Amino acid sequence: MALLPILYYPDSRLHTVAKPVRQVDARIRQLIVDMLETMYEASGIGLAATQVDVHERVIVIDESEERNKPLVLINPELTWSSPDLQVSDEGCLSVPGIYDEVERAAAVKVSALDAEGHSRVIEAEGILAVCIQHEMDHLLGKVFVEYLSPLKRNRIKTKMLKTRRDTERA
Ligand code: K1U
Ligand code: ZN
Repeated sequence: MALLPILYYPDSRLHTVAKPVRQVDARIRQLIVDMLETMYEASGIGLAATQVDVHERVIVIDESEERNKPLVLINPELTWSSPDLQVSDEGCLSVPGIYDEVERAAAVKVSALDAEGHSRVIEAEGILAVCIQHEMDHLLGKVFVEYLSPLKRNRIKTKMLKTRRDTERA
């Protein structure tokens, strides 16, 4: 097992579009183990491979209170999203300390492969639907701050760059 370094906004690599996984093999299974460890250690409820600089369509999620119900989505495809929307507070391990409201579909259906390479259909609502949409955006190179106003986004970018400079100097 290994903790993977997480890319921080505004790192341009976060805007890379991920490629489909060709084969769920030992390399992908190891990536999943490492991503789950990284997500749990960072106290996140989700993580996309893009955030650890791997540009393949892999997502891990665990929104259970006990932190013992991992969900693995490989090559996820959105097959349905509800016309009704919900606004919720989002955070991102690539934009630490920043939380803001984003409007998304209230419910989604997604088809994906699981960690064994078996096809699965996931029907989600509430925080799971939010998290799935947030992580699928990462695979398309989109970070949640792109839903915010240019003013807010620029303030966040400036704050993140200052934090990076201060960390490098320390
Ligand atoms: O993709 C990520 O960076 C993980 C992200 C997932 C996420 C959380 C909340 C809404 C949408 C997507 C996080 O885990 S952020 C940290 C976190 O645990 C959290 C933040 C706000 C609400 C609930 C959880
Ligand atoms: Zn995120």
